[in-house]
Amino acid sequence: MAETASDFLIRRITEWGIRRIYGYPGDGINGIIGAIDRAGDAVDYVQVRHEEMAAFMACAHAKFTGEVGICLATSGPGAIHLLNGLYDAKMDHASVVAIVGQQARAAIGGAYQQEVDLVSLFKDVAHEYVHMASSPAAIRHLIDRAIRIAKAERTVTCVIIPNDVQEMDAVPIPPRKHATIHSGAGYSPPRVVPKDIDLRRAAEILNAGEKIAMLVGAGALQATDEVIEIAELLGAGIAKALLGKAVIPDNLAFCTGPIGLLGSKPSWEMMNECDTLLMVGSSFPYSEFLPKEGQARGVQIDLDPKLISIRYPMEINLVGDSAETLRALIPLLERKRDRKWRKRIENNVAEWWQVLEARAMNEAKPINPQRVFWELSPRLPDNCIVVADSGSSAGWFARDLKMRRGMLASLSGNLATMGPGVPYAIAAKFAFPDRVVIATVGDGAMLMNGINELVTIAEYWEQWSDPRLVVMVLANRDLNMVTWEQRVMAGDPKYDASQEVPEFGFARYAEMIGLTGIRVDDPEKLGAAWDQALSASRPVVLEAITDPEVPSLPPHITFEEAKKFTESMIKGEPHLGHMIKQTFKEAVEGFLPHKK
Ligand SMILES: Cc1ncc(C[n+]2csc(CCOP(=O)(O)OP(=O)(O)O)c2C)c(N)n1
Ligand SMILES: [Mg+2]
Repeated sequence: MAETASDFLIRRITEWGIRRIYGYPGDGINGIIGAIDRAGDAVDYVQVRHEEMAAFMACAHAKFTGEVGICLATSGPGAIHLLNGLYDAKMDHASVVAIVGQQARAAIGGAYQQEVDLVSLFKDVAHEYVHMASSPAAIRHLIDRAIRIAKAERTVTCVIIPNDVQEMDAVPIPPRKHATIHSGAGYSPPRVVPKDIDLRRAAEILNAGEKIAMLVGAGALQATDEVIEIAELLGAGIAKALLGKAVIPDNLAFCTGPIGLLGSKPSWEMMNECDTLLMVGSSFPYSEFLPKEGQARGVQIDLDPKLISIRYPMEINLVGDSAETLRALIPLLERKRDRKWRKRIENNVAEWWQVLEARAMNEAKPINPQRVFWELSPRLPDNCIVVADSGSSAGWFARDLKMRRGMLASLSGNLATMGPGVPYAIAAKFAFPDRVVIATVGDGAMLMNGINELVTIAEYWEQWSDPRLVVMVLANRDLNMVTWEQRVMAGDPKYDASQEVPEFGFARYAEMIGLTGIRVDDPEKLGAAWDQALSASRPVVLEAITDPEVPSLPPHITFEEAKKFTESMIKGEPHLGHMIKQTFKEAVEGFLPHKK
């Protein structure tokens, strides 16, 4: 049989070094699915339960490996399902190519079955590159450009292929004549370093500062050594945006941890008191958690000129690769002799860890969710990969989990969508089958899609050289993060009809589909439960019955928020007594001097 356009498409993808496709079939892509089958071992096809999950997995693949992730969906409904996962990738700058089918060329525009205007549909999420193949000769340059642009721009691109084109004979080499395109494969990122004069001006600012705060994000993940070295030289503290959780280990004495509503008190204090801000690879959105305008002189390093000086008016913007730029800065910096500022940060950090421990050990009904993370920290296996879903788990992940060097971590940072927890974990396992993967997910997110994707785990886990994947479910019977937002920010009491989540036996369900299920409702048994889960011989669902009345308090509670909070209590809160007690305990832990 002659090579079809689809066979050529798959061959070209593999020539780019791509080995895995996450997808779901439909008659809009039968030609492509057939080609994947014929390609044999050259490419791995992973069947998911929903196209959005394929997009999440492609996104996580890109985030964890730095390679391009590929997802595949059929025309119409399948293509539409991809969208949320693609936005997650776009907003977190993950390189993803979506390949989608379309009705046959002759039918397009005919109000045909499953016909959706896909170029328009993807025009926002894949605006850097979305095109439809009008002939087999277009496949080569469309896929070459889609992959190269996704890689180079760290974004989402999309190739739409009508089903009749998929089945036509391939045109690997277009004829040499007018109006043909002759593309090549391959991309190697350039070395991007700022000009010397800008480096010197940045160094002047950093040398002049006496109280320097650093904020690092996902763009600094490849610059761990440089970030630490600069902080040492400058006597600075380092705060981490959510996506930058793995940039530096949490046990560094001058790592102030997370920032923002899910942040820490030492980060809040450092930002409020610093005289100089050095931001590396982060577009952390909330300016109210950065220094007040005019308070600090700012230096920002980012590879993407579109992302500089948008959260704080920086004095110097260094457009460049974070590791390269920091390395170029190091020889220009003077070591700060006065270490008082650093000492203060270290004291704040040490005290904060004691606050967190005390909060985690507070009694709750039945389990305090912070304790679940507190018990996990010392048990995290070397080189493990941790993912969090959106919800209260993201906050405890950011605050309580002590990541060490060599580990990876991610979540939906900018879109902050519910649902990526389990699919990210699956993609992490496919990319690194020998590493332990841990997902922390709320019961709401599990019921949104997680339980479906557990079936995918049940289907594939035996392929992984190390079968350990733990999905920890915070079973609090609540859409907790939003319940707290409604209380603290809107001043509304909990509206049960909207916020309560139905009961579901997550551990029993896991057992039913052939995984291991562990249910724990006693805080004293948490440690043993984690030990069992992390040494199991198959993937585990660890269902922790946790208390929804444990507040995820912002690092500072503003007067305004406190007022709204009190209003919500006065308006009538169904679980008032217990909730006030928990909140009170938390707040008190923030003030007590903790002596070991
Ligand atoms: C797709 C989507 N829908 C709604 C939201 C708003 N939202 C953010 S967190 C959250 C609650 C999550 O509940 P759950 O998964 O049970 O986690 P919990 O906060 O209870 O630990 C909601 C509804 C969102 N971020 N994404
Ligand atoms: Mg919940």
